[in-house]
Amino acid sequence: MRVIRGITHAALAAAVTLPLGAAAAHADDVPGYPGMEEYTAVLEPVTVNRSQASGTATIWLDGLTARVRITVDDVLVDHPHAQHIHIGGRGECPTDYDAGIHNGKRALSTLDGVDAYGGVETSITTEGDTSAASALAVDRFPTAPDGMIDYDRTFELSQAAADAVRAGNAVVVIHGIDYDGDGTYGDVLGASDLDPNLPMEATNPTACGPLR
Ligand SMILES: [Cu+2]
Repeated sequence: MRVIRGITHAALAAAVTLPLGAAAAHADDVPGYPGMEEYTAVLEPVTVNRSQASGTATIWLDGLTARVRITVDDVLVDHPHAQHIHIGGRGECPTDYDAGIHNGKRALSTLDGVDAYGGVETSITTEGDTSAASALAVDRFPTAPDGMIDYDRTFELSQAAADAVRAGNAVVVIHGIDYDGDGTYGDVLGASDLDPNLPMEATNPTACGPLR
């Protein structure tokens, strides 16, 4: 009986520890792991903003825990790129027809696209807070050395964000453009419609993709 109990205990311990260990190992070295739902957004350039940025965003979701992996090519080098999950719109990316006239030039501001993708629900920051309150936390977004974003972080989504992702109503938007090609965020389009202290180039969408 003691032997049987011993075996039972060992088996029980293995049953408890092995899945956790396996999950932790997977989380470190491969994207996602069994039991996580996977959603992907193909990020396409917002061409009316003279962007050629493109890439992929993948979210592995388990309850509210999200591993968010984003790769983007061809964004303005060495400048912060705000990136968000937008919800509450049509769950789509805007088209060039949604663009407005800003400082006399045709471009798509963040607000021009709101009907399509909705408002910011999640700020995909490099550290700290990920709520809408960090939407323009420019010191906590990727800065694209070599013009590329390579982002990988696991954090908790809000219930609203998780619900929207699962409902097909969440859109990943990467911001920050170089409309006039001068290598920096300048005043060519005037001030941002999100924050008058920022140039509009710093906040206009550069790439966008609905999570599916
Ligand atoms: Cu955004």
